[in-house]
Amino acid sequence: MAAAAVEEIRASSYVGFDTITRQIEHKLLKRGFQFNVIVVGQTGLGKSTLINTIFASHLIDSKGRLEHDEPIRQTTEIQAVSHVIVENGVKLRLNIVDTPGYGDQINNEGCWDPIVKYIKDQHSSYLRKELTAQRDRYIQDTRIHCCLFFINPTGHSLRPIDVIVMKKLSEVVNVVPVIAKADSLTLEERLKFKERIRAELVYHNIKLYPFDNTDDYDEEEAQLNERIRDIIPFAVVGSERNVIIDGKAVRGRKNRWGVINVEDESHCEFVYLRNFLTRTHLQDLIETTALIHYEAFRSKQLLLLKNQAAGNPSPPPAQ
Ligand SMILES: Nc1nc2c(ncn2[C@@H]2O[C@H](COP(=O)(O)OP(=O)(O)O)[C@@H](O)[C@H]2O)c(=O)[nH]1
Ligand SMILES: [Mg+2]
Repeated sequence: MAAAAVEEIRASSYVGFDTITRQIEHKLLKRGFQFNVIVVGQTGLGKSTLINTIFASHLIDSKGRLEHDEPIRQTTEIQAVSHVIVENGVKLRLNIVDTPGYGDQINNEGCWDPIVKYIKDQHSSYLRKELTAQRDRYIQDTRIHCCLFFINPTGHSLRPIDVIVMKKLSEVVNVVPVIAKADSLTLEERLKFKERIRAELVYHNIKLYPFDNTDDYDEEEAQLNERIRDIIPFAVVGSERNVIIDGKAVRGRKNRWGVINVEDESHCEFVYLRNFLTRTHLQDLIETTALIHYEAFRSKQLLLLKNQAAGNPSPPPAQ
């Protein structure tokens, strides 16, 4: 057959579905992405500071704390603050949910309840919207995709209350533990502390993100997750100020041992955490929330509704 004829057939049999990736990309770019993070931990562990350090330059036009000399607001209730970040034409809607320091009281019984309730409420409102007959094509997503859990840098072990709260949270959300204010520990102390924490997590059977459900990950992703598991808990330092190192202004802190460059990987694991959250695991955190945490909530609720409809009211779900 003449080459021209072959071309003709090719041209006419070309359906064009290979443009689907471009179609999807176009649609996603137009809509933008929604990422919701909650921060949990004692008051004063540097939660607000770290969030502002991660997204620093991007929060300028938003309602976050911008100037480091602005008085530090102590959070007394669960508050969500929204930011819109645009990078190379990609729009990320970021919701940061700040929680009042938990475990600050003498009696900490049930101090995790409001946080767990907040997370479940978001699932519940998503489900309600999903079940509405004329549901929107696109449902505003307020489900929490990641919970940054701040650990006190004692260098010893987790507090019993941390163990309880991490366990409760890990049942409803992707929990990512961080050792706060890591500059107060030496490198050796940090390593020992990390190992200790990992051992405690295993001992208490607390399963944290990334989960090892090998079916869902290809080899490359599985290896990346393995590396992440070796780093977690991220030992981080946050700062809203610049310090001068070698004549250059960098995000950092001065302490009695010297100057810490927050972005220097030999000083702390801030960069690892930022890459993990924004570059390597953003999409997977969102997906895991939908496929694992939300799905578990959804099927439980639907079963409940079904039983109610069949006239066998079951007891309300345990909180
Ligand atoms: N040494 C040290 N201090 C920090 C760090 N991050 C925050 N701080 C300081 O700790 C105090 C409490 O920080 P803040 O972010 O308000 O804590 P939050 O109550 O957990 O939100 C502030 O004075 C911060 O400057 C850190 O990584 N290292
Ligand atoms: Mg705060």
